[in-house]
Amino acid sequence: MNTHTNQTHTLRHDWTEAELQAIYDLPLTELVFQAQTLHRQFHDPNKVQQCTLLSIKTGACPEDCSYCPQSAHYNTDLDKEPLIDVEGALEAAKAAKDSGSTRFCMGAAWREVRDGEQFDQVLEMVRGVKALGMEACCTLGMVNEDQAKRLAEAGLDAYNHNLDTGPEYYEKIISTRTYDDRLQTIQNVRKAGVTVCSGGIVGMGETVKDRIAMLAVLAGHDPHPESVPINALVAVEGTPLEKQEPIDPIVMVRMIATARIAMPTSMVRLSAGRTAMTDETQALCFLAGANSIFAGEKLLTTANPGEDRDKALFDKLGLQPLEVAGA
Ligand code: SAM
Ligand code: DTB
Ligand code: SF4
Repeated sequence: MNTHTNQTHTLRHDWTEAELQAIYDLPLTELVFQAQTLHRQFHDPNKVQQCTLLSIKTGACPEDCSYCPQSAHYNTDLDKEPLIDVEGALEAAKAAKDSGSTRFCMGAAWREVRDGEQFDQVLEMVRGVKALGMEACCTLGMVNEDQAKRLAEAGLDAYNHNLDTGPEYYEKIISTRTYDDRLQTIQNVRKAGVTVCSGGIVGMGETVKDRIAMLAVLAGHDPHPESVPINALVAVEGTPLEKQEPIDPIVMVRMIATARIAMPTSMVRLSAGRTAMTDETQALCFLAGANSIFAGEKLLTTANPGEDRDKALFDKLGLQPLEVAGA
């Protein structure tokens, strides 16, 4: 499904910010219609992939990302945990598979991967997740070319590394690394033949221009990131962004639709922030081209709707979980 097979549409990698802004600003009905029309050329409109996240190393992160409860720079009410064992991770993966997830994403609160025993353990987790027949994704901070290659050899399908926001606003959110650091890791991952998962967060006080700038950078990649998560900020007490007002749900819809139009073959993932969203908002996000959610009670450290509410949502909307090859 997620391939470049459609002949009626040529993928573009030269979207300008002005073009994307014009799309983002369309009347909502027109925007959603265009996004849904493209969505149907490349994806089954009634299928939504369920992915499960697991925090394999929690908190005490040296980075100062203003949104993140896991940063050591802020005082949040978080139980820190060193790297969990391989067995524990694989138990969680098995449980995720049994409840309908086809992708398992392991996240570590690291600035970067360091070679050694802990990385070897993560590689073992990747092999284990693959042995279960699931897609395996990791998000471990920065990786170099060699580390990306070793992840690829272990069978990793995707590496998540978000751009989070536009290049200009980035330094207002994070001071311990640069946008270029982020782009470099994405390039290392791509070179190793692992697919790229990269997106961002809305609701951090950014302007529409910052959001569009981020989409322009993402859509400027050739190939596009195969996976584009759009997160609504989960404002966590103790972080510098704790007082941010919740984002207008229509902003999420516009972001998802614009991402869908700019990167029509990619998986657009309605990621963090669903707990605070109504069923109607989520329905609009699916109409706008989102075709994946995170399943389960927890994201990495914060709450997620959980199986019962999502089952009720899927039933009400007539959506089905997406199966993937090998799963
Ligand atoms: N440490 C690694 C890194 O930053 O690349 C991987 C884990 S990090 C928690 C993964 C992503 O989660 C971040 O890039 C950010 O986009 C997202 N995220 C973290 N905290 C969030 C929050 N409070 N609300 C929404 N998204 C958040
Ligand atoms: C992504 O874009 N969102 C996920 C996943 N990729 C790794 C993480 C969301 C984390 C939300 C805050 C938390 O639960 O700690
Ligand atoms: Fe660390 Fe990642 Fe959180 Fe930033 S987003 S503080 S790098 S865990």
